Formats: sequence, C-alpha cells, structure tokens
Amino acid sequence: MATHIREERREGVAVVVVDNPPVNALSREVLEELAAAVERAADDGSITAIVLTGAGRNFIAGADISMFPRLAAGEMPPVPFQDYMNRIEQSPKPVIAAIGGAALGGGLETAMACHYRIAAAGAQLGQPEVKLGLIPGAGGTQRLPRLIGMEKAMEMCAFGEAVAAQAAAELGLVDKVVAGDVVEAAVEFARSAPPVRRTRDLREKLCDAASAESLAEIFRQSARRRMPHQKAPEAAVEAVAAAARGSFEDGLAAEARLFEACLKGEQSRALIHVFFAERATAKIPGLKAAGAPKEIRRAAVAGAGTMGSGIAMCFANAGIDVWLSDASREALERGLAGIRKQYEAAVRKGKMSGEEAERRMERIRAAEGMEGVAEADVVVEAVFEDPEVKRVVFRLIDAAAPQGALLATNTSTLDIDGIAAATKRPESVLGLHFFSPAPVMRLVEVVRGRATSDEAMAAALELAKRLKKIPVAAGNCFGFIGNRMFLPYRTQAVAIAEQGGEPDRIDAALTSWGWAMGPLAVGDLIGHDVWLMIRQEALRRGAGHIPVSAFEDELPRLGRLGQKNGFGWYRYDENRRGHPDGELIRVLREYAAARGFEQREWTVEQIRERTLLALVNEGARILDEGMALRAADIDVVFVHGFGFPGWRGGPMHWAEAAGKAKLLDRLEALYDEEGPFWKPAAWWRS
Ligand code: T1G
Repeated sequence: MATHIREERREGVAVVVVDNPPVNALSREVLEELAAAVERAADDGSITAIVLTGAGRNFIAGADISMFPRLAAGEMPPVPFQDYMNRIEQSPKPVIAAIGGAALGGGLETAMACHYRIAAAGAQLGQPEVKLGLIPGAGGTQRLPRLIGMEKAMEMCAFGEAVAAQAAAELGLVDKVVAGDVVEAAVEFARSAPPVRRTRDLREKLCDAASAESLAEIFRQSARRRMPHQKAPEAAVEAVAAAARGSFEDGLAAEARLFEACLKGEQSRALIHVFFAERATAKIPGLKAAGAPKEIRRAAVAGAGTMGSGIAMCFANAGIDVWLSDASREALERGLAGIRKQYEAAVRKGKMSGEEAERRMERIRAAEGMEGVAEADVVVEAVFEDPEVKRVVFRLIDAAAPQGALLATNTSTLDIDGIAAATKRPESVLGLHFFSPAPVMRLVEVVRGRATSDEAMAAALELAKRLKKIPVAAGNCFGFIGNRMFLPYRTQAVAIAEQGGEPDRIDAALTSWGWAMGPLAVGDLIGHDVWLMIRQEALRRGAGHIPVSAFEDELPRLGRLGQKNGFGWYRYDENRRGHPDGELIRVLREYAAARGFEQREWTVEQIRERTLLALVNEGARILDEGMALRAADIDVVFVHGFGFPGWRGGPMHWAEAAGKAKLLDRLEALYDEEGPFWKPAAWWRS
C-alpha cells in the first residue's frame, strides 16, 4: 500500500514526516497512516518523544479538498477528521509539530492536536476553510480559542486569513520560532522531555459563555459586512463560541454539526469549484512549446496611463526590471508620480516596508520612446484604445525589440490579428488583457491571435505565474471572454430601464443576488465614453447580435460620463457615492416615449433572469465557438474580473447548479417572444 508517511529515529525521538506531494494534503489514507504512525511511536519503548512534520516546502496544506464534492454527495463514507486529531493528542508521549511552511486548515488543526508547535520564520498558519465555504472540521474551532483566546480565534476562523510565524508566537499559537532547520529545533526541544500538554485541557484563555456570545454577535455583524450572503463565516463564529459553552466534546459535536451543514451547502461546492478552476486555467491541452519558455528578465511597457502604470507595477512587484515609456513626457511623469503615490500608500497602510517600496520603485525606469525595448524580453503595449495608434506603436516595437521577445497588447476589445499584422513577427504577438487596477486584480486574459505560436503562449502563461496572476486563455473574438459576455448582460439591464425599470432597482436586483456592483453602476464607473467605444467596436466587429443599448449611447451626448464627471445613471456626491437622479429618469422616460417603448413593472426575478441568461448564453456561444477552453475558465474570468460572487461558482457553474434544462426552457421562451438575441447556444444541450 502506498504510504505517505515516513518515519525516522533520532536517538529516542521519532520524526514522523507527512510526504504527500505537492502540498501534503490530508486524505483519509494519509490521516489513517499519520495517526497510526504516532500511536506506533508512542508504543515504542525506545521513543521518548515524537516530532511531526511535512516534507518539502509546506507543513500540511489541509485536508485533501478534492474529497469534499464526493463527501458532500455521499459518494464516500464520512471522514472522522476529529477522531484522527484526538488520536494524535491522546499520545502519552509529547508530540511536537515542526512547521516549515504552510500549516493551513487541517494542517493547522494537526499542529494544534500536537502538544507543542515550533515554526520556521517563514511559516504561515491559518484556517482558510471559509474561503471554500467550509469551517474547520478537525477540532480547530475548539483548540484554537484554547491557544489564542476567543476573539482572535473567531477572527481567524470567520475570515480565513493566515498569520505569520512571529505573530502566531505572540498569540500563543506557536511555542517557538526558529530561523534554521525547524525539524532539528523540534528534535532538540523534544529531547528536553517537555510534559504532555493537551490543547483540549487548556482553559485559561477561554472566556465565559456570555462574553463569547457578545463577541459572536460582533463577528456575525462583521462577517455580514465583509462576506455578505456567505454562510460559512457565521457558522465558524458559532462553532468557536461553542468552546465557551460546554465541554470539549460538546464543542466538537457543535463543530461537526456546523461543518456538515456547510459541506452539504451549495456555497462550498461553488467555492471548491473555483479553487480548482483557478488552478486549471494554465493547463492548455496540446500546448507543445519547445523546451522551457523564455525567461523574463526585463520588461518594457509602452503607455504610462492608468493601465500602463499598473502593469509596470506588476513587473516591479514580481522583481522584474521594467522600462515605462510614453509619447508624452508629461504623461510619463504623471504615471511615475501615480506609481510612487501607490507605493507610499502601501507603506502607510503597513502593507510593505519603506525599503521594499523603494526597491520596487527603483525597478521602474522612465524611458524615452523605444528606449528599453531593445533589451526587453517582453513588451506590453498599453496606449490609447485606438487600432491605428496601436498599429503605429507596434511597428516601432517590432523594429526595436530583440528577436524572441514576447510582444503583448493590453487591448480590451481590439482585434489582435490586426495589431499583429503591423509587425513582421505576428507569431510573437498576443493579448495580455489586464484588469484595472492591474496591481490588484489577479485575472489576465491571454488572447491568442491566428499566428500566435505555442512558444509565445507558453511564455505568456509563465509570465502570468511570475506576476502571481491567473491567466485565462481566450480566443480573438470581440471582447475576448469577459467584455464579450458583460456587454449583453449590461445591454439587458439598459433595455429593462428603457421599458420602465428603475435604475437603482435594476442594480439592487443584481447586488442583492451577490454581484459586487450593479450593471448600470458599472457603466458609470468605467465611463460612458469608454462604453460607447466598446459598443461601436462590437458593432464594427460583427457582434451585431448584441443590440446596442441605445439609451446609454445618449449619456455621453447629454454630458453624463458617469463617476468621472459626477453624472451618469446616478448623480455622484463628493465621496463618489451614487444617488438616484430624477433628471436622468425624466430624460430616460422621454427617450422611451419618443420611441414608443412599452413601459411595465419589473420584478426582481425578471431582472435577474434576463440579465443572467444573457450573460450565460453569451458564455455558451463562446464555448460553442471554441473561444474559451472550458466553462470553468469563464467562471474564473467573472469571479476574478467582474465581481461575480465566488460562492455561486461563476456564471457557468451557477447555470449548471440551477439546472441547464430549466434555464434553457426560459431562454427558448424569450427566444420565441423576442427573437434572435435569445437564440440558445448548443452548450445548453451538452
Ligand atoms: N487539497 C488538495 N489539493 C490541494 C490543496 C488541498 N488542500 N492545496 C493545494 N492543492 C493542490 C492545488 O490544486 C495544485 O494542484 C497544487 O496543490 C499546488 O497548489 C478538515 C475542512 C498551500 C498556499 O484551503 O492555499 O483542511 O494544479 O498552486 O501557490 O478542517 O495551495 O498542481 O494539480 O495553490 O504553492 C484547507 C489550500 C482545506 C489550503 C500552496 N486548506 N491551498 O500554494 O500552490 S479544507 C486550504 C493553498 C480543510 C479541515 C478543512 C495553496 C498553498 P495542481 P497551488 P501554491
């Protein structure tokens, strides 16, 4: 039987190593072997203490997440996580966890079932289960408050943020932090014959039930603000609060009940889908790049506007020297000043040290014209969104860049082939569509032109990884994946407004469903001058099946650009908070009356149905046309680029979970009533 546990003996100390690449995840088998190994060592008369550690970079990254869909569906017997932890904790000999890297979820729970914890300086310790729609299910909600107190335990379990080793030591979660070999340090500590100290027996850091309840109420309110609609954070708070109410066993029972409820819920299925979907996007079947992709040592970014400056920061943040250029000296200065301001703000917020900010700033060099391009391994163009301007810039880049350099355009909607044709090396040209703000948003669409080579694609995927981005391969259709789908979604929202819908009720129907922002408010955020260009490009590129949301084209003519000048669908106050605008409604109703648009009442369900069906059907068309590799890629684009709720799994996962057949019926009804815009794509029947 394959074993994932290695055992070593070091003069009376047993070292038990969890060795389950790539991250030492705990499957049932690994848990069984681990508990048995600790019991064997405890029974061995020659052993005085036990050290438990993980092979490689991580300690233990938690339970094996791939089990959960099967566990939720009852396709495999329950895994008694808590029992395995209790078997470790019951050891009559001291068990010391040697934590070299990530101790997350069940990994931290394993460490807390040990009697002591020694951590390397770079280790991270956390209970991130809520990010998967779960809560700790291996006793973590009962042991953590016993080690670090109720308040900090509630915070760590409700929001899932990890703590570094030093902070963990200050909390009492870790007994010692070492700079050197953490296993060696743990063995030495074990030799000092520390007494068995079971976490379950620690009570001095627990508070009384009444205090626990008032803390719980604070965290419930905070969870509703920070992670709205999500069930796991409040379940985690309940489970931790149970530690103050009864015995340890009672607390375990409460945790098990709450864990089971989360496991069976739709939200954990959706969030686990996203977890694996994020990690699958870079796996492009048949991408046979010859050898390892070209190393990216230096970059050049052409265009120092918001996007160009943000992209330059992405390179600097990843430790890559980057030249930033702009045709206008003044724009370049403004870009650099904006970058410096962002780093200074990060230092003020304690997100990085002043030295680190300086190091990153120094990596960004102001370049005149094509200076720097001649030594760049990758050039990213981020100039004005006009095909002719981009072609001129690409001709210059083509003349200056070294052979083999990756030439990328950050365009959000223009034709990659048209841009590549301006160069003599279209095989090296592709789209790298970053999302704003580029240093924050992890998504980047990697858009393949007709001539783009495998080598260029592989280099782009490797670069995305180095920039800590999530790359999603997209075909060169209008709007690629995200914008192409977002257009009909927004068009439907505008159409509903033209037919009597109230803008704030339309947006509220979608934000109360889970979107970070309503479709009309997003138009105000991006700017109606920009959206007008996108729609005109859509029509030029033959995306004609998307009706132009005509009223919205009026907004720039009416001087209503959105947040940038205070008026769009909403009127904006000095804090950029949007308020319903009676003048806009008047103009809208006049516009509709002049065109004889029937006015009607709209229910929340109707608003959601039309906008979401338009969104998913466009995604289905993208899949039919092969412009996205897989439905899960589309989900990643929307969760990471458009504020779609991750706990619904993304548009395509949501449709699958809601029932494709049921949604297809509604789509066909709309198709019959209103014509080709609603024509169902083949995907619905797959
Ligand atoms: N289970 C299964 N596979 C996992 C995994 C896990 N816990 N963690 C990572 N992987 C896979 C991942 O899919 C990828 O696979 C590879 O490992 C490298 O991952 C009972 C209920 C540890 C910080 O939520 O945060 O414990 O794509 O690309 O950037 O109470 O992985 O190579 O095939 O992310 O170096 C709680 C999740 C589980 C931690 C490393 N634990 N993992 O980051 O590598 S629930 C988590 C991470 C639980 C208990 C509860 C990160 C990492 P492939 P990667 P990385």
